[in-house]
Amino acid sequence: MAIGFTFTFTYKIMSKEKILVIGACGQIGVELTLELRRLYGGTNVIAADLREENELIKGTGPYVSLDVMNKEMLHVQVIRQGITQIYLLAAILSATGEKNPNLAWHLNMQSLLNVLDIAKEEKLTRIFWPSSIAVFGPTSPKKNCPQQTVIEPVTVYGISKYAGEFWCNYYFHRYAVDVRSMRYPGLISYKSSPGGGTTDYAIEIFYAAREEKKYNCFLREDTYLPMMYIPDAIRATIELMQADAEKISVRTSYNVSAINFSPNEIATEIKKHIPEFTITYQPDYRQAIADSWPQSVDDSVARKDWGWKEEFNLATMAKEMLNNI
Ligand code: NAD
Ligand code: AKB
Repeated sequence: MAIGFTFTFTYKIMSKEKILVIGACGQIGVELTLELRRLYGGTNVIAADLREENELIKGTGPYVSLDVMNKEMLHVQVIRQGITQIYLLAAILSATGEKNPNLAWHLNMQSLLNVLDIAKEEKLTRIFWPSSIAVFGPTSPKKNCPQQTVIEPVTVYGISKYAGEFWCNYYFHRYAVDVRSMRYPGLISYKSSPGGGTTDYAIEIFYAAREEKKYNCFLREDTYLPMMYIPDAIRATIELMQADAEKISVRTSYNVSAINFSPNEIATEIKKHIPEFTITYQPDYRQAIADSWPQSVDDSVARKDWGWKEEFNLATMAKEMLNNI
């Protein structure tokens, strides 16, 4: 009886939402769109991107071609489609951002301000906008980096994420926009390609291991970084978005953590499956970016507030990646 009641209640809450995913053809967007469509129904989740529709989401629900920088068109879509929630994923990531800092700042900031303004005006129920471990800089603690600490990012991407966190906080306190955020670690996935980050080596290495049995890594062997397998990231995102508002004590962005490893450790794990695999190291400009980030973060606040807990560790993630590539 109790189980039946809970299920019906949950379904009713979910069924009235109409969701817009902006950046739906990116590394996270594809998998997040598919999972949201499974939960809320295909027609209730509108995928939007500048790019051509991704093959994996084709036929699973509506798709619109949209530039998030065009605020008027975005506003029209929100009204026309009766949107109640937005997941904003469009951004330029750390490595690409260093090649074009002005563009990265412009896209990462203006897209968020456009969405927050429309959310305020149209009284949208919830907004999701991801931050990153890239908010932390060389002066932040390297190990178990706390939720609140010294934060002095040195990449344009990190600066944009840190500023964005405070815009989220501002819109929540000033205009009651229920915007939620987490600082994703480097995300590892195989369904859609990564979009120009420093942690992308942890995906490339699996493809290289399968295809060539060797990998030339652009980071040093001992470069520890916080990482997460994408099913955990998608679940974390939806759990945060579905949590009761009174459980959300952080209105900037939550630390979330799962797996911390170095290129040497992931190579050792891959060798358990492909013994002839070899790795070489040729650090490039991305080494300095990685060196400015923490090796691990303390996510105890997310665990306490909304019950975050990862499922995948290095061994289970690597096994799944190799089985699916
Ligand atoms: P991605 O680069 O793979 O995808 C971004 C998508 O946004 C792309 O499909 C792109 O075409 C689209 N886009 C770009 N400009 C647009 C515009 N003007 N209008 C509409 N769409 C536009 O990025 P991702 O890895 O999926 O990251 C999504 C979000 O998560 C970003 O905010 C990123 O900073 C954050 N994040 C990602 C990671 C990670 O490891 N992937 C880690 C931390 C934070
Ligand atoms: C990047 O490397 O830029 C991203 C991130 C950690 O934000 N994966």
